[in-house]
Amino acid sequence: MQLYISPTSPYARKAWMVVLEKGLAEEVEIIAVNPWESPSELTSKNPLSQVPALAIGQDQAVYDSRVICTYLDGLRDKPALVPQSGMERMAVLRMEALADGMCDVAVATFLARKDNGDNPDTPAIKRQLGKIEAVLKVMESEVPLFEGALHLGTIAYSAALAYLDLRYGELQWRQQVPGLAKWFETIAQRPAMLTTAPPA
Ligand SMILES: N[C@@H](CCC(=O)N[C@@H](CS)C(=O)NCC(=O)O)C(=O)O
Repeated sequence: MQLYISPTSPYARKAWMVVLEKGLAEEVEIIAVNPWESPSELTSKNPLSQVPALAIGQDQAVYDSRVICTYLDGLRDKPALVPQSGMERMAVLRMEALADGMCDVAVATFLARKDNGDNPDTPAIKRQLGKIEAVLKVMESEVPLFEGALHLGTIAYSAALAYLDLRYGELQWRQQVPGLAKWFETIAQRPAMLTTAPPA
């Protein structure tokens, strides 16, 4: 299998972390591409030219990150990153949806701010930044529920928070949510987080 990533994509980082946490590093080759240039090696796998995309065998490909992560989790029983069924499964997938939703806002807002030149923070952009802060508060309130756990929900939270570090340093998110920051300090030391860090 080949996993197409870009080093700065939080969605790709989540999928790559799943590869590593599942012990699939030997079976999945990581290929870095620039999705914004629509390279044919990516568009032939995903017509949306988005990373991550996972090529399986000669002529099968899977996207987006949620589908890829669920697929990878199913390849091996242990460690189980997504519970099999019921409320536990829903809770983990809901965490992934929240983290991905924050990334959707953060990625789109990062691009919009770049386009806005000297006046980056229009009312519409301020509204989007408010969503990031709202998500952080929800994540903070959930720390007692997920502390110490490793599953797709906590992996997705880690990738999303690391993206804030990459693109939104000025937000100083740790000051707003100290409990979440403390949790992140520990998970950020996992080999899967260290290996997938974007180049400085
Ligand atoms: N919902 C998708 C989002 C993927 C996505 O937006 N990836 C961005 C990089 S962060 C991308 O490849 N953008 C290129 C483009 O949209 O042309 C997923 O979870 O995989």
